[in-house]
Amino acid sequence: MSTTKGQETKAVKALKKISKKEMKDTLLVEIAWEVLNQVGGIYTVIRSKVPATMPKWGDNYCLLGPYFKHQVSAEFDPIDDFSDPFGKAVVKMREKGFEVHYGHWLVTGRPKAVLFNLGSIWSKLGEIKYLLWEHHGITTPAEDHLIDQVVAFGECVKIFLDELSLGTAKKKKIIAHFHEWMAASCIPDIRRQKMPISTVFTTHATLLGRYLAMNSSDFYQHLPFMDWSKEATNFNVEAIANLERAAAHGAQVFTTVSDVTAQECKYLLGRTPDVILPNGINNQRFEALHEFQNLHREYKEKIHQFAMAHFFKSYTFDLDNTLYFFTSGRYEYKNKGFDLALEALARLNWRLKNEGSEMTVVMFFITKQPFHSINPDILHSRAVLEELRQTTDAIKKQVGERLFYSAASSSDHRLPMLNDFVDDYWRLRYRRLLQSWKTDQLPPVVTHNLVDDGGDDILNFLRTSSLLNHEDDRVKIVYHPDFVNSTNPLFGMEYGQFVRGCHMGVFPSYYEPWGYTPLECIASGVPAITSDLAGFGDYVLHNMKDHASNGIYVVNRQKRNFNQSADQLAYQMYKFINMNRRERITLRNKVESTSVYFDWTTLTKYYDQAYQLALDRLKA
Ligand code: G6P
Ligand code: 1S3
Repeated sequence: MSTTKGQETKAVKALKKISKKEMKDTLLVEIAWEVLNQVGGIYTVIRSKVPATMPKWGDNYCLLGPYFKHQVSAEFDPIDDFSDPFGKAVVKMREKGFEVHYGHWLVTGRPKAVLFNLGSIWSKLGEIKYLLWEHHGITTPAEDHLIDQVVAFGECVKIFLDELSLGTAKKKKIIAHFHEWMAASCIPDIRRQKMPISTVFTTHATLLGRYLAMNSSDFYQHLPFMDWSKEATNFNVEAIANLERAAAHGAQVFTTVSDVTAQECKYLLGRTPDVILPNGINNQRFEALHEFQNLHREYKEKIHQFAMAHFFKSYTFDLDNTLYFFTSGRYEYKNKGFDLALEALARLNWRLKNEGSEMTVVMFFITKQPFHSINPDILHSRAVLEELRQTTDAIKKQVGERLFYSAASSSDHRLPMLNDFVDDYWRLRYRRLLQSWKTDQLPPVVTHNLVDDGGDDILNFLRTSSLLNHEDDRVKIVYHPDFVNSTNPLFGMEYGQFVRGCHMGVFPSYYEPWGYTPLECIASGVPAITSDLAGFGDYVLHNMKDHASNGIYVVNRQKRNFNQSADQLAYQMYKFINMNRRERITLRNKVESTSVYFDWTTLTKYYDQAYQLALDRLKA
């Protein structure tokens, strides 16, 4: 696949950023379904960007989102001063009978947010959908709750923007920035009604691209020849495909998050994005300064506890020569590159075994699949290990106290028999625990009882390749089909802590418009592998020459076949395994220091270009 990189980079460079003066005279409204409503990656984009956006836009900035009572209560602080332009538009809408909430989103930066209760407009849904068809030729199904919500939200946004523009009449310009089709159903009408609003639409993926990548082999080779309309019918997603297309064509400025996704937009939406808006992070959230190496040691210790409980019942290995790798994300076996990671791990295992390597790699797959319960044997192992710890602690204490007494009262200088200091009770308990601890069975590769154990792609790969945690395997697998958080009994830590405790993140995605997971690793000082089909990987390839020596590895999937990419990935992991501790520590320092390149304070410059372009195009 060839990217439009050269051409787009030139276009971006030629663009002017919106000036401070222009910002003062402009209201910026950012609209997303995920404002105060976490569903996926767009929430992270909006929320993490706020601290870099607020210092620039301040009171001229406001977010719009849907109102879901249960989500809002903890994160929303209502405002009772309605004197600014956003407040005035809220009052106007309330006068018309809409339930509209105005407040501060309680995240770093405290941006203003307006939230619409979609129930207020539900009775008009039939009419709104009819007009969508009459004016824009978009047919929406009679009963599709998601599309109904999206259309209702779009109408509320349009009414709000209309009130906002009437209220500020000529005093201020307005930029409305829509994220993803779910927020953007009103863009065509804003254009049709010639509202004085500059519109920017950012798509964070394309609907058809995601479906096609999942279902067709050679998606990228076939992309230029695909018939979007036929494919939309095939997948029965015509309404959404039409909404997405209409937003892309209707906005003054069309953008996406990476050059990789820009290709999809060109062929599947029929418009090449004007500007690429790479996703950034809020570095301050991750910053641990000189502490981050200590945090790695601390959380790795916790992962060691897990590994002992999981494996040591069956056999042991040297934890000092053990590395923890992980991958994580939604369960999209091919799109997230789980298939490639598994193939590469099988090859790596073969190589390490052949070489008689002393290293052990434990690879975690952290994802979400339906399960009945945690495997009771694993819970039991943890409980026994915990009891063993309490017992050894009690023995240690008893021996310590008695030895001290004996030493103080002794007349000879010889060390007494320490065994004699242990009560029969503790000896028996110790022996019984060890008896119940050991087993002949192999450590399980999956931590939970899956609903569809027989049909699970990860498990099926492990079975066919016999990567089943045999004692002589140098690569061990732990498939955890649930996300990690502190209430989770197996790890007992937050996801961010788990990441810090690992040695490397492995994310060789096949379809990934951007991909935050490797970026989160880097910000935590953990080396990561991405792919050139992921927006992030592609960005790194084109913008950071020395990425590999800084601990960001990119698997080439654009120009290599599956087999070649698997070899490359296995080799990248192999090289990492052969580093010594000192080299790993140095690499972690380098990785961590590169994260500044991805901070929003740097990357919002692309947004500033899109905003200036939107203003220019409205004038033209
Ligand atoms: C951090 C700690 C060191 C520790 C090291 C382990 O750098 O500050 O005290 O030795 O991690 O590194 P490793 O890559 O072996 O987990
Ligand atoms: C999308 O979310 P996803 O995980 O469905 O948007 C994210 C934010 O732009 C992006 O990082 C991700 O690659 C996309 O796929």
